[in-house]
Amino acid sequence: MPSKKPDAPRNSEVAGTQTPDRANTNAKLQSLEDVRSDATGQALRTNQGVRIADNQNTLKAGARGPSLLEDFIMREKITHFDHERIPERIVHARGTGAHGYFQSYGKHAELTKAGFLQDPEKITPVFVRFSTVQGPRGSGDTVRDVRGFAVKFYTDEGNFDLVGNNMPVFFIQDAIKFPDFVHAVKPEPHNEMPTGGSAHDTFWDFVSLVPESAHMVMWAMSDRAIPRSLRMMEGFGVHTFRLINAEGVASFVKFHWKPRQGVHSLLWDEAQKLAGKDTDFQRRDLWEAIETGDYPEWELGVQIVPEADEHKFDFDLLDPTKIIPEELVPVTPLGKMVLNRNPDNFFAETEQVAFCPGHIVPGIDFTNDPLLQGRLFSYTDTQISRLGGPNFHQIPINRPVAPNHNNQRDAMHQHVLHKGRASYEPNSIDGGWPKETPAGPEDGGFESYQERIDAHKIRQRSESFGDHFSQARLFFQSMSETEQQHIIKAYSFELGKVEREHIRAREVNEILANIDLKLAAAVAANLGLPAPKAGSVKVKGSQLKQSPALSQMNHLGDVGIKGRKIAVLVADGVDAGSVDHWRKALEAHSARMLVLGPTSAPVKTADGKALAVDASMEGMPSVMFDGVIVPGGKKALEALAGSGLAKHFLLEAYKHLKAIGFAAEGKALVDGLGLKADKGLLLGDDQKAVDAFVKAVEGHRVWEREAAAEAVPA
Ligand code: HDD
Repeated sequence: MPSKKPDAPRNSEVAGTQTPDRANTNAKLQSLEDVRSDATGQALRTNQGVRIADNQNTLKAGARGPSLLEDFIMREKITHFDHERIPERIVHARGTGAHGYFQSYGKHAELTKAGFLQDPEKITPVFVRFSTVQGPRGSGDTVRDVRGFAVKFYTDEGNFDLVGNNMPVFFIQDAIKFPDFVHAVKPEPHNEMPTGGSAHDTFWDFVSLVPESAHMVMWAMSDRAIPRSLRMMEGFGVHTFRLINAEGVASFVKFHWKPRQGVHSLLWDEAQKLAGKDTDFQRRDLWEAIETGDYPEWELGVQIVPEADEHKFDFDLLDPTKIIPEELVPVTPLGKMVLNRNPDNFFAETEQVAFCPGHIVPGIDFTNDPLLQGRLFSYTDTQISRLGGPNFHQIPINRPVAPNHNNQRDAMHQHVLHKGRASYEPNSIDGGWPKETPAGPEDGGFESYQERIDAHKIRQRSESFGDHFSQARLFFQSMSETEQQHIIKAYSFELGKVEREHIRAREVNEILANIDLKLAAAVAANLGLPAPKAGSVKVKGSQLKQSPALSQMNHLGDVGIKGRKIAVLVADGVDAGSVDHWRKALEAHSARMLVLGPTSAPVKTADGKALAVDASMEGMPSVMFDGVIVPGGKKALEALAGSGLAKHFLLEAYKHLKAIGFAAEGKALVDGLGLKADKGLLLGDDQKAVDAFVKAVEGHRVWEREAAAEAVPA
């Protein structure tokens, strides 16, 4: 877990400081400030600056007559409106963003010369966009899907984009297959269904025919694909990259983001319900956390492989369908990222941000991973139609804090007034400027890593990319029993939606049977397919039997229940002292407590006072919370026992294995619901009960309850 490192100032503090190290952060904040439009106290005007007297009525020939073409005010307004939408991203269309900063833990000069990784005093501004892959811009947040985890570092040597996912591998090995994969996973072309998910024929048709996808599909069927919160996801650069030091020595690295909030997921039933109850569940969660000062933090780390060890593993480092197990190469922490500011405008920032894995800075370089190589082309290319031309780097959110003078000119939406007559190099008219910077440690011009290549030009996949099942098996066998059951259920659910039986059978017999026979047999049984035979592929197996780092159960984080959402159910007659007691207890752990009533109206406490509620139990159902408290007050407890809404809330929270704390007098309510006390269902509000409740929320779910919860309808 994250080591203790000096605390960095928040962006707001940064803005006020004057030290040279912070100049770039200030510059980034200032560059956004310069384009911010605040209309407070301003007259309504046209785009040409003319003040508008009437914004209610079109210019007409008579009060009941036709509208006049001459009405430039109406025409300008409607024309602009008609063009407000831009094409959504081909993939990762649904997303949400946040600003923050990155701070290095120290000088990592032996590893890289990248400036932002040299100095713990340096604050590098970042913008992060999280996303789902399959669905359109308006799709639900909680679908089963990979999550994008893209970070733009505005370093003083240029922008560095780490465009990763919350899973460390990918579906395909070569970029030329990306359009095929995306066409297969996207909604089907004839009826544009389903929105947001992979439970349909074309996806399973493709992946069951493409065994290299086996490992990534395993991740997609695991709980990683339904994160509890964007704050609670790991991030991965996926490909092997290179870091290069000032002496030109390169190391292979895999990038990792480790969330201090732990790695936690929704249950599938919750994810499905949330898709209806709150389509924006995850963007709201991130937004509210930042607004309330619960700034999420990740530690950036790398797995480092010296060049000499390139061929030491039983897989190819260039193959993006493989991880380096953390037990073989541990993650070395480099620094931390804190997200501490919400965007001012979704479109201007989150929608217009343009990431590209090809945006790197001196000290970082690519490898020959054929998926990465294709990505280097695709991202800039796609912005040309999405953002309307090659000047998208001039959009404020994309502008580097480093200067970017060159001889690229004109094109759509040019915002820069280039001075001078020479837009070519070399020139003698403008003094030869702008000039190249020599490569090397003193000067710092970018120089590509000088890799020796001696090869035939050929369309061929390396044989070292041929083992598709060993790591898929390692993943399944590293899961806890609970996680394995979730994976079995996910395959069964998704394949159950596949109409064509030959596709289901192929996935079971030709993919799953090669990964793990227990998995294949369980899925086959759920689908009513004959029991599969052992797979036909000779799988060599992994260097390791298990990799504990792959199980989420081993990533509980180190911030306790900070930022977790706890519902407190109240009704008329509630004991105000009991509510206060829990408020203090939860505040002490920096959890977020929300009081829920039968309606949104205040309730009357036992001593006759009004107690404001934050929402009704219907408005904020149990699926939105991490734990529930039922405070004391005889009348209130009776009212809850007689309320279908409250009973459903509690049974559902129980079924979803959440911590529930009842005041001691709530015993009758617990009995009436037919529930039994366990590690997370607690009676009493003494310190022991408070501690047990906090511990249960910290553990995220009361897994021991799973069997008992099966029987509860909700
Ligand atoms: Fe990609 C967007 C991550 C393979 C082509 N990709 C996109 C985003 C993320 C990723 C996080 C959203 C960025 C944002 O928030 O704006 N993509 C990945 C990862 C991959 C990957 C981790 C494999 C390791 N992608 C990949 C390939 C190609 C693309 C192989 C094409 C050859 N990806 C794109 C794109 C997108 C994109 C079409 C759509 C919108 C955009 O780029 O800006 O160019």
